[in-house]
Amino acid sequence: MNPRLFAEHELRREIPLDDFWFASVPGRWEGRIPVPSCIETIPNLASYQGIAEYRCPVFASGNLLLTFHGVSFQADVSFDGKPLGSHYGAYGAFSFLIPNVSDGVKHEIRLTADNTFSERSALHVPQDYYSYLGITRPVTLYEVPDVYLEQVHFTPERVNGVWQARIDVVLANSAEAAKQVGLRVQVGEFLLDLGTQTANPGKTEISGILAAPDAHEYNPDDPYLYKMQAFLSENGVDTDDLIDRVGFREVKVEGDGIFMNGRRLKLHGFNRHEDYAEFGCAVPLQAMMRDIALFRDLGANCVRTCHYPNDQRFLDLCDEYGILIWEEGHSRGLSEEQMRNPNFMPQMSLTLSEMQSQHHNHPAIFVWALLNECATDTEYGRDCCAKLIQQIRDTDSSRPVTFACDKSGRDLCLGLVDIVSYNMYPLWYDKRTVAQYIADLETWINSAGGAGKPIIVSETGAGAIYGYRTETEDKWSEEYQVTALQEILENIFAEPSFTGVFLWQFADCRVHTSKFITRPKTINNKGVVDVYRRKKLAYKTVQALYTAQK
Ligand code: ADA
Repeated sequence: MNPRLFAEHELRREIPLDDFWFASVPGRWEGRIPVPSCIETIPNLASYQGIAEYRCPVFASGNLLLTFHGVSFQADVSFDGKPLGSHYGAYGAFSFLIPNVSDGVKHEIRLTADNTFSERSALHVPQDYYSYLGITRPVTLYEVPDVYLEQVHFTPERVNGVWQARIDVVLANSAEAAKQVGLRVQVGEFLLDLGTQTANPGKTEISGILAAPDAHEYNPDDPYLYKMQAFLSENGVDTDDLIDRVGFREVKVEGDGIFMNGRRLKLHGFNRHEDYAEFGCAVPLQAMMRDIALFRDLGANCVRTCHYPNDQRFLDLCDEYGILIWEEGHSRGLSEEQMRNPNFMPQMSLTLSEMQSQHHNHPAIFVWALLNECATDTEYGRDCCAKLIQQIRDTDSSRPVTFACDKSGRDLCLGLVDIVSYNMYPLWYDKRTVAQYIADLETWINSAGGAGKPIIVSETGAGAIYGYRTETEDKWSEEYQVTALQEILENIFAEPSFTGVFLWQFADCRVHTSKFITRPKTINNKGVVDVYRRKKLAYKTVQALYTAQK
């Protein structure tokens, strides 16, 4: 299955893997299963937590690069019985290079996935969303030469009004000796010829500036994408390539505004979990496309990938339709005690570095985020937050950084970020009027290191159980949600210092009952559509308000 919406290679050979793997849940079930999918879709395993074992035959030879685009949430992989390695976290891709695989023999990949919560796991904990089990994103296998293209990053910038882009390439060389290779990068009609380079054993980083004087800009209302193709050659013959799609746009924070190509952004969109009643988190392309269509119908112009990096196919769709993305490293609601788990910093650092290295080129991503509602109100939490923000900025300084805060009056981290973001729930968890809530919030932000910065309402919302209708507008009724969202959004749009709002949430999502026992139907019901994407009454309310913002 293609992990992207376009071919990533025209030269490099992709070896099709069976899309229907053999799997077993020890003692409970065995059979064939589509890859990607969630084990929870198997009858009687809807709430199973434990391990699932997968295997897949492979007929291929040479140097094989095996890439899993997402396994939830602990993976151990072997090839022909020999361990290749492990990976933690459902939301990052990981690869293994298997050198010199012999020809004419049937080989076998085995993978064990585990979604058991334990001290080993600092980020996947019982949450207000579900940590599913299985190979939940595509898997690809490539035949690569000794020297191959591992990564090509495109960072556009306008210098004296003229477009150019910094190109950062990582080459991998699995041989023991250095090799001379030719390297060039084509972006539409623009070419950067990096000449002959030495690829040392291991990794080699090479950078250059691509001149693109008349580049067609990428803007939300004209999301113009270029095909970028990097080529490697040896002795004048092309040996490897890597394709991505890129856009010429700059994101800048100036005063209390966020600007894309000089135009001030006004954001109105949704938080969206990767979750769908029939598919769990392994949302098929057709269903992703349906979500995009609903976003467009609702008049939304942005999405927050709460609370983890998303499937690249969804990001590709956002790039194509000009839906701006707040992309977030995996973490939600962790207390200081949870952040003191010795695995927290390494796992957090991993989720951020995977997100930034794998998703760097998406033009629609306008901000990197981390640590939703974590212990950013303690000295220890602030120290972690500062280190992680430094990591994000060291990796990519072309986008601003934010985190979603909920600790008004005590948070210590507003001074660390470029954009202040706040999760606010008047008319749901808080008894103040919306206007009073906003006034109090702004006073505090100004006194807590956020003065003069852009402010985003990263969450706001109210619950409604699909089909629960009452004339008395009781909480949980669709009528209550209509009234609450109308009032909240009108107040937010009337507040000039807010750059935008991500409504909580687009669609209802499944939650872990062990922690969220107060959620009716074990679902977070604050969606404007339900888990099947059936529209609630508030759909039209939000649609009218969002459409009027254009
Ligand atoms: C929080 C949190 C979300 C969700 C929401 C809610 O702010 O960030 O993940 O739990 O509240 O529905 O209460």
